[in-house]
Amino acid sequence: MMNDPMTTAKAHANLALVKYFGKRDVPLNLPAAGSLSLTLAPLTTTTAVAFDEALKEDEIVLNDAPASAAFAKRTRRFLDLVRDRAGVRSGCRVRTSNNFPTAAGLASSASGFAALALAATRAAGLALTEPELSALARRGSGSASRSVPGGIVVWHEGRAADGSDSFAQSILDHSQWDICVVVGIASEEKKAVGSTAAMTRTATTSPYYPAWIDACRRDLALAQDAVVDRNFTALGEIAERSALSMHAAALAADPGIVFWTGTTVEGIHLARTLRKRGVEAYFTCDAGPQPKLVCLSKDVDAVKNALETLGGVLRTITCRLAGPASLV
Ligand code: 2P0
Repeated sequence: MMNDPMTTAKAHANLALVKYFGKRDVPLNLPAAGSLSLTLAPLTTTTAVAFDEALKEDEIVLNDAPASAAFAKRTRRFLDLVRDRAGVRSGCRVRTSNNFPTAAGLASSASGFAALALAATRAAGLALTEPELSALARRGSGSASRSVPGGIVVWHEGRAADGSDSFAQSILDHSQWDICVVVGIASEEKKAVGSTAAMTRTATTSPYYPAWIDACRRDLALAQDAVVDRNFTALGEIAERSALSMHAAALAADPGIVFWTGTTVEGIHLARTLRKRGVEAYFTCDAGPQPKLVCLSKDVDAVKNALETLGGVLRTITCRLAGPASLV
C-alpha cells in the first residue's frame, strides 16, 4: 500500500429536493431529519490519494494549487478518520479538482468528501460497503453522504448515537428517469453565512425550526412515493415547498439569514410563469442565491432559455442524473 501510485476516485455534486437544514449532532453531522437528492452530472470532483511514509505532513493540492489553510485542515481531519480506521500512520498526498466553480452554490464539499472518502479508503487498503462509505463521507460534510450513491438518493435520518445508520442510498438508478436541473448562476461571490453556521443559528433562534423539521419528515415520505410512481408533478411541488420552507425558517432566525437576492426571487416567479405556459419547472435554492429549476428533459431548452433571459443570471449550467462515486 505504501508508496503506491495514486488511487483516483470521482464523485458528482448533488441537489436536494427535500432539504437537509439542521443537525441533531454537529461533530458527527447527523441530520435532524432525512433528505432526498439528485446526484448530478456533469458536476464532478476528481481526487487522487497516496499514503507515503516519507511524508512528514499531508500535502493537499486543490485545482492545481496548494490548498488554503482552512481547506487543508478540513481535509487533514477527514484523513485522520481514514488513518484511524485503517491503522495507517503515514502522511498523505491529495490532488483534487472540481470541473465546476467552487463558488457557484453547487456544494463542492459534497462531491469533494465523497470522492476523498472513496479514494482515501482504497488507498489505505480498506474496502467499505456503499453505506459505510456514505456514513464516512458524511463526517466530512453532511451532504457528502448523498454524493456516494447515484441517481435519486435518500439520506436516512437514523437513530444510532454513533451515526452508523445515517447514510444515503439510491432509490432510483440514474438511467431510470430523465430529470434535469438548470442552475442559474446569479453571483460567484462567496456566501455571507456558511451552511453549518446558518443551520445552528436557525435551530437555536428560529421559531419556525420545529415546524420545518416536521415538514421535512412529511415531505421525505411523500417524495419517495412520488419517485416510485414517477410522478414529476408531485415531486416538483414537494421540492419547491421544501426549498421555500427551508428559507422561511432561515429568514425567521435572529438575526435573519437571507441567502436570496432579487434574482433568486425572480427565479421563483419564473418557475410559476413557466408552469402557467405549460412548461413544468419547479424552483429550488440552497444556501446561496442561485435559482435552480427542476424539469424533465423535454422542457430543458425552454427552461434554460427562460432562465438565461432573467435579469441578473450570468449564465446557466444544465445537469442530469449521474451515477455513483467510482474509482477512475
Ligand atoms: C442540502 N444544504 O440539503 C442543504 C440545503 C444547503 C441548503 O446540505 O455542515 O455543506 O457540512 O453538514 O453538507 C449544505 O450543507 O453542511 C447543504 P455540513 P453541508 O443540500
